[in-house]
Amino acid sequence: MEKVLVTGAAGQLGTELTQKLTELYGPEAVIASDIQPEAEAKFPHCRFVLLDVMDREALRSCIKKESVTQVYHLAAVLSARAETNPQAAWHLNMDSLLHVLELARECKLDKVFWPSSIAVFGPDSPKVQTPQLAPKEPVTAYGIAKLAGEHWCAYYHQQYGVDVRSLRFPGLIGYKALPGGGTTDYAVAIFHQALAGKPFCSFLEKDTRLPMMYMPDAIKATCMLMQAPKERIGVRSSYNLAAMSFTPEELYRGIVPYFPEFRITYEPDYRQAIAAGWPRSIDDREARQDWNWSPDYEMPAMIRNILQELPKLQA
Ligand code: AKB
Repeated sequence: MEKVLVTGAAGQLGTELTQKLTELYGPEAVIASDIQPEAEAKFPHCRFVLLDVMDREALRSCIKKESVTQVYHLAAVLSARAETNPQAAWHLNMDSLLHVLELARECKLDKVFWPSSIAVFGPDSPKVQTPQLAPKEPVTAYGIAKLAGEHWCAYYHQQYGVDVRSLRFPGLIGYKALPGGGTTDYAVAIFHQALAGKPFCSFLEKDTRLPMMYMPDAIKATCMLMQAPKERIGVRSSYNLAAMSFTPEELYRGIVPYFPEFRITYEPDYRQAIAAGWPRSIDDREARQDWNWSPDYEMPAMIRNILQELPKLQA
């Protein structure tokens, strides 16, 4: 029987992924974990444990006690927050991954999922349709940790046979949970402002094009990757993954027909420099070839869906 542990489950990706995993494996087979006690309220549909991923002994005892077979290791500090304390971000993002990989080896876990990011690319990578094997010289603390993490995943697979699988996520846009500390967070916040009847101030320039993905596609990609037969996984660092690319101005232009009074202003801050170093679009042919990846959502369908569903949650 599968037993799934999700770390950082209360985050933007974890909130929705944990729900999907509960649908797939059943409420008794999924354990959501987070460092915040308040997070428990988010998981009436599955079990919850308080867990600090930096505490390797606590992680080991949870995996052993619960006979965990799969870990989805989502706990992380995102790009913008990482720049405010690079050493702390490196420790959390790196040490926690190494704990999980080492425990996967020791406890013979079936599978591990770990999200990487487009942040592994840097100013010297090609900007358009950035390929899987493009040069990578990340200049952010977050990107450096993600790139090192990818190498560790490939190493643990090659040296110890750990079945760790990973995706380089673009900016993720969901309406069920707020992101925190990312460079692409503006693309979530803008919907909340529009629905609240308030103007929106973008911290990125109007023409900053970034790769993005609607959350249902991110969940679909994660499940497809994790369910693919081992022999189909040709990339053991992390797969490029793409759905859409847009600028803040294009997203605003997509939303404003629903709210003709809605206004946007631009006050770029330090996050602009982070975004400027990232690709504008991604070539994800390996994911398409190896496990038949294709996204369901382009920007207009995503906007329509969020503006239909978010008010129901807020009611
Ligand atoms: C961030 O902005 O830090 C993340 C990412 C692209 O990895 N959304």
